[in-house]
Amino acid sequence: MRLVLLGAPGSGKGTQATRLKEHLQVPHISTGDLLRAEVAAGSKLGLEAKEVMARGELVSDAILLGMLEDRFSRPDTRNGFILDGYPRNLAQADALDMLLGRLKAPFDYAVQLECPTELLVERIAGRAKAEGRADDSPDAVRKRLEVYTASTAPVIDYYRQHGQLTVVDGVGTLDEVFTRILEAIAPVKE
Ligand code: B4P
Repeated sequence: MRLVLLGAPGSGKGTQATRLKEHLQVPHISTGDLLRAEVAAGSKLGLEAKEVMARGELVSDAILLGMLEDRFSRPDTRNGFILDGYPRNLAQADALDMLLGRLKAPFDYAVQLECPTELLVERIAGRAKAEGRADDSPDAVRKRLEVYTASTAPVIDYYRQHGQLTVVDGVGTLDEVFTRILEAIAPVKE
């Protein structure tokens, strides 16, 4: 299973990917997690990404592509993957086509988790209290939602136009959303 998970911040991508990884037995590749690991390690790349992420903006396409090329070169991705948080703009969608084309492994599904904005804001506010992530501050969240509308929504339209998009209702309990995703990808899973 080669799955691309799309959706606004707070739509449940990372949350559901963690569960899907266990169920499908494929690696979960989260560009947010990869970036946060670089920040935590204090690497040059992490230092560059830290401020950009805290402002709720997108880290440069070149950094992201380099990180992904590196991650996809590892053998555990040969039997599938769940890609979470990428692509976030059209240039990244092109880069992903090239990367996966080169690896002879196009994805099976791009699943978009759909959620109303009020619920996104509510969920992220909950995480801000529980985890205190720098980019969960109200200003950063506002910016992340703007970036999503301006840069990531066109990616969703692009996949829709190419018949590559599956929309899943992201409203409900973790179990309900998880079951809906499994139903949506069932034809490929078998
Ligand atoms: P991400 O780590 O991808 O952050 P996110 O969009 O908020 O998604 P996440 O997966 O963490 O949250 P989820 O909805 O699961 O990106 C962070 C930053 O990294 C970006 O802003 C950007 O700066 C940078 N970045 C990442 N990828 C990039 C790229 N490709 N290009 C450039 N920059 C990039 O969960 C949110 C909350 O909702 C959680 O608390 C969860 O518990 C809760 N929740 C989820 N589902 C729920 C449900 N059904 N019911 C109740 N609560 C739920």
